[in-house]
Amino acid sequence: MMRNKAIFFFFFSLYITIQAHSDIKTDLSHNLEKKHNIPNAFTINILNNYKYKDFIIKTMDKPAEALPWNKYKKIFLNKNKINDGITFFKNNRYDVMEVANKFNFPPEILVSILGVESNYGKYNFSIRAVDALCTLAFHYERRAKFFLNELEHFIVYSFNNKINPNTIMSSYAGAIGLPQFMPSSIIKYGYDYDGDSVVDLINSKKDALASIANYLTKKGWQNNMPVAVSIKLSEKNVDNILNKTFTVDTLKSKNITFTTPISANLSCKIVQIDRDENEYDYWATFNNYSVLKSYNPSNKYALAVYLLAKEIRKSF
Ligand SMILES: [Ca+2]
Repeated sequence: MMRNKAIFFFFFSLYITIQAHSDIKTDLSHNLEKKHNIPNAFTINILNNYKYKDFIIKTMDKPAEALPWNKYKKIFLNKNKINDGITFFKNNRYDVMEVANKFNFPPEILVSILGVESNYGKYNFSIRAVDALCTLAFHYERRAKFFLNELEHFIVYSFNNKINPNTIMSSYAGAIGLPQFMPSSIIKYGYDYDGDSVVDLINSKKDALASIANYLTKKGWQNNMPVAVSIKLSEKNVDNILNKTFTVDTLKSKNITFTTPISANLSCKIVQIDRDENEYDYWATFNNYSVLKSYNPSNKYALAVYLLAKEIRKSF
């Protein structure tokens, strides 16, 4: 009897889930038809033919950013990554500089972001974006709303650019192309730089570079301004200054040492990076560091992009 009950509840909850998904799918296809003139059949065809990928759910809960800095930096700041960035810049110097000049944006940050996001375009993304986005929108409850919104933008992007949605590959989290943009960012910040009327972040390096510059410029990048400076402080100071904003001058008056010279009146926020278990580094971070965090909210991500860019810049 207990077993029958359990079986009943299993199938009942399965029925409820399928019913809920079916309602979401109907709403989504109706919305897309009403707001963007996308035929119902186009959307339904995507929603009924995706493949659920269990490993995506498991990978979502184990991000690289959870690693301590000593391990994290080995992925993004190793010799190969630096040398490949230098080679990428040499081979694409004209395009990188053209985009950097147009947006008044540092070329080394463009190259560095491509390095961290897609190993300069060499990563082979082997998951269909439809599978990643539908798996997360329908089976990852914690962030279902976020991914349903991204799925909606993905459908709009593929329909408007006449790209077969089943041919677009992505990361396990649905990020697309060399700069790993989520679909909503492609629509909002994607830039067709090579002029073929399609924002193509998978095949066009020019579109990819310009889209990164456009994104970070719109998020408030200030050219020729600092990103982050390593600082030294006594441990008893930490709690009073961590994650708060001060001018450089004020911090100096608190006996905090900046390892490189920096303008006295600039505002900065002190960030703690876990180098290893119970070992920390401290950085004074400026406006441009927060702008990098709009690309990925991890402190380690922003720091890795900045330090990789600095290494690549040495070869210019
Ligand atoms: Ca294009």
